[in-house]
Amino acid sequence: MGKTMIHKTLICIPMALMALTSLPAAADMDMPMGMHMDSHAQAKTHEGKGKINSVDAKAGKINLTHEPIASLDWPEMTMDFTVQDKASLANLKPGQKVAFKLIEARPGKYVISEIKASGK
Ligand SMILES: [Cu+2]
Repeated sequence: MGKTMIHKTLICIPMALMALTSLPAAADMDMPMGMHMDSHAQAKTHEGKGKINSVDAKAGKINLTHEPIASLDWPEMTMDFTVQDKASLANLKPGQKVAFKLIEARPGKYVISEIKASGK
């Protein structure tokens, strides 16, 4: 009986040491996970197509009738958008078809991050 108990104790010590030495390694593995979370913090981009109804280049606003945007679960709509870069509206005119990208500037507020004429 006594012999068996000693034997078990001896086996348990190396295992306990291994468990302790593996702790710093586990801490190191948190770093890639932190970076992964950072990449998720970036705004998701949604792509859409539409037709211009009106442009207010000075205000950086454009009114579009856009096709359904599946990634946002939006139906076809006519709506005003704010454009991040006013200069991108310089050559756009009512009646033109456009392709654009939307980002969520703040919760529920989508702005156009990129817009360009698409075809004729
Ligand atoms: Cu809309």
